[in-house]
Amino acid sequence: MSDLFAAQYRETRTQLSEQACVLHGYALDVVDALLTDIRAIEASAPFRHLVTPGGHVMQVAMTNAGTFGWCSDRRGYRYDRVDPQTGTRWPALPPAFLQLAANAARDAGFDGYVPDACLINRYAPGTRLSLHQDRDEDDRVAPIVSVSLGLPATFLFGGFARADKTVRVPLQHGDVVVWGGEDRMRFHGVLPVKPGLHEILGEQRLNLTFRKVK
Ligand code: MD3
Ligand code: FE
Repeated sequence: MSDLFAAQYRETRTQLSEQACVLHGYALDVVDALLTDIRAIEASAPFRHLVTPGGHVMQVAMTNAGTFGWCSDRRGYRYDRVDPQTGTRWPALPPAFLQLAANAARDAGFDGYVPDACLINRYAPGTRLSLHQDRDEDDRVAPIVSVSLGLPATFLFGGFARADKTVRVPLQHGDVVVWGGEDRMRFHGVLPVKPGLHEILGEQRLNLTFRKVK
């Protein structure tokens, strides 16, 4: 990528709808700090493949940081203060995470964003995330902020019913998606990640999603 292209891409914004947008390259300046923090988080709360209430093992590997962590098992989906695998609290949200989430939310029109949870998703090549809504949070209006790192992916941006038409949104390393308000409850998913080798992250894609649970 030429420096000129990189500089211009970084300032681009794609408005997906009224209150959903992609801030291209928004996290590029802080990637090193994020990756250092992720390594510390996974040292105490390792990535794991959760089981759905239906008994399927999720393709995406997950861990959490923050007051609340998203969990799934045969009993259902929920947020818990404690990592069921270790019996201890989830690692705290690092300052670099909170700063990035608040800045991105502000630039997308949501002032004063203070998330209390960050779900960290890890995708190997071939991994997908099927169409779903994020509906386990008490706050259904506060934005969700998503940070993409590593291999590129194609997001499916849907409507408010599962069967609604979806739009494909390509996402690259460093892109940040913010969606709140009326767009908070849209169906969304990720197509299977194509095989590849990212210069920093190798054969994987990481995604941070910040949420306000309580
Ligand atoms: C919102 N994660 O963890 S976030 C999740 O890339 C989750 O790991 C995905 O969905 C991931 O719950 C996607 C970014 C995103 C993409 C498309 C959307 C959010 C969206 C479309 C509508 C609303
Ligand atoms: Fe989601």
